Amino acid sequence: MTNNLEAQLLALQQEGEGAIASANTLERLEELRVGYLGKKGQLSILLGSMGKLPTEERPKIGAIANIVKEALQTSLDKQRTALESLKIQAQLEAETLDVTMPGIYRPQGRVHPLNNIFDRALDIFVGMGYTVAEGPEMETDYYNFEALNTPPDHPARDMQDTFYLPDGNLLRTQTSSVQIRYMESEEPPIRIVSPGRVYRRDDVDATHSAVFHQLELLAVDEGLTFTDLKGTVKLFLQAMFGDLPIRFRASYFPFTEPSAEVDLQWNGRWLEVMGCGMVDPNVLKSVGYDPEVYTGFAAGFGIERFAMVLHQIDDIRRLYNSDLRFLRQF
Ligand code: 2NL
Repeated sequence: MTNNLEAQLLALQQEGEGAIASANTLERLEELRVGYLGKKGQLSILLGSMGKLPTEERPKIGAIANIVKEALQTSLDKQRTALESLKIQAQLEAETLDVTMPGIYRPQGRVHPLNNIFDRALDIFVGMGYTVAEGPEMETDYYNFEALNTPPDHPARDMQDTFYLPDGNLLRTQTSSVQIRYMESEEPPIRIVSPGRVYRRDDVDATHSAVFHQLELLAVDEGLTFTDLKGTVKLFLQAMFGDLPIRFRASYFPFTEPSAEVDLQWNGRWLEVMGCGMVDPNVLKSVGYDPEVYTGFAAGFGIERFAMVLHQIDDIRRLYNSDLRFLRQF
């Protein structure tokens, strides 16, 4: 009886140690622990039959049962440690980051030189208190010409210069149309800048394009004079190009009186950079402002010309053909 139980305990130990050593997951190991050492496990079942042993034999069998239990527990612990470290190792391998691998190429975009001029010019005017006003590229004759004191027989209205659409509308030739719209809906004092794309029926060459970009500024208030215009233009050109000599030359635009062109001395040469003038009283009247109360000044310049002067670009077409070898220089 004793021998039988002792043999069963030792057999249980041997079998258990084998099963535990070959368990290959932590879940399987837990099943084995419950099966051998759990409350209703095999060791408990065997010990349940100890009651049938003669009293004097019980201590010896009890001692053997303890040894078996400790041996199984030791095997379980050893196998758990081994399985856990395998698991961590597998995880480390799966999550390995090879810091010596080449990086992923991310193409770097950049601001187009025309947008860069727009951004800089708008920043300067916003800094002086101007508001940015935008409007439609397709316009009526009224906003593009009529309201700007451009009579029907003026050369600028010639079919050669303007793109007329079949419905009688046209593509704006200047952004002044935006300023007329703005004045119609607001009362003085006014300080606005209108950036945008404009259209002219020009033959394309190194210095002309049928589509180009312009920025105009307009101020209307009580008591504005040509001095205010000069000061504003000078401040702007200084911020844009640095402190270079500038001069105002008398000129003519239908929408300003008097009018002037502004030249900048750049590398020893006088370059024409913008046109300007005091808003013609007829323009103020057309938007319902009383020219006896208000005066205004306005100016306009081409963005392409600024970009070409600042970056020494000799052909305007380079600004439109999206050649990255060219654009990457800026
Ligand atoms: C140039 C000259 C100019 C204006 C634009 C303007 C606008 C209104 C009233 C009066 Cl609403 N004038 N704009 C005035 C003078 C010159 O542009 O050479 N642009 C490229």
